[in-house]
Amino acid sequence: MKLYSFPGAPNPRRVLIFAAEKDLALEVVNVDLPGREIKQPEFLKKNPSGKIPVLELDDGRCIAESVAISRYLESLVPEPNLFGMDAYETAVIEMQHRFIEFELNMQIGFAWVHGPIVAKMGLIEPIEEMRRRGDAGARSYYKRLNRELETRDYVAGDRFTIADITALCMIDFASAMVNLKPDETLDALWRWHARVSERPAVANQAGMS
Ligand SMILES: N[C@@H](CCC(=O)N[C@@H](CS)C(=O)NCC(=O)O)C(=O)O
Repeated sequence: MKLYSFPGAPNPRRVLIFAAEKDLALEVVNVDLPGREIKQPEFLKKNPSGKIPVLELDDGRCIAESVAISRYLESLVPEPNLFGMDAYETAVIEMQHRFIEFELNMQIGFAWVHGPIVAKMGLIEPIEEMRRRGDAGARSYYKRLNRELETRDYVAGDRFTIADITALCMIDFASAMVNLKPDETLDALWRWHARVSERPAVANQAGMS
């Protein structure tokens, strides 16, 4: 199976970590992201959203969206389980994962899209108020996550799951590229960050720096 990716990009990194946790080898195909290869008709046939990651199966069928791809991989290789073992745990992981996707990723996305790096690409007219709101929203979520991680070791409970992968990839991206590194005083968040980062599957799939 091929994974269309770009070195260090946060969403492909989510899938690469997920696959590595399952010891599943994917053939990585790096796209020309700056050259906008993913907006060309040939790539849009693989993912009409024009984004990476995309998983291409050996028969040419494609799956986009990191969670959809991860669910596919979990079905192929159920262990170690990363989406939940029973009805309650599965629901809690889904709940925490959705909090992160809607309340953290989206805020980081606003701060990124309306920030200086994307502005230099000249693709959209940045709106400073959107950048500021994204920044404030992400920082507020960091504080909430820190409070929650004072009571448990992982984002969705007492073990590593897909929710940790998503949170880590987005926080690393925000720290490196969006000037949104969590405050040093958020001790529980940083302890969790160290705990998760030292996992071989995570350490071997570096983010952007
Ligand atoms: N919801 C998607 C987000 C994918 C996404 O935004 N990917 C980024 C790279 S990390 C991308 O392709 N950006 C290029 C663009 O949006 O034009 C997922 O989870 O896979």
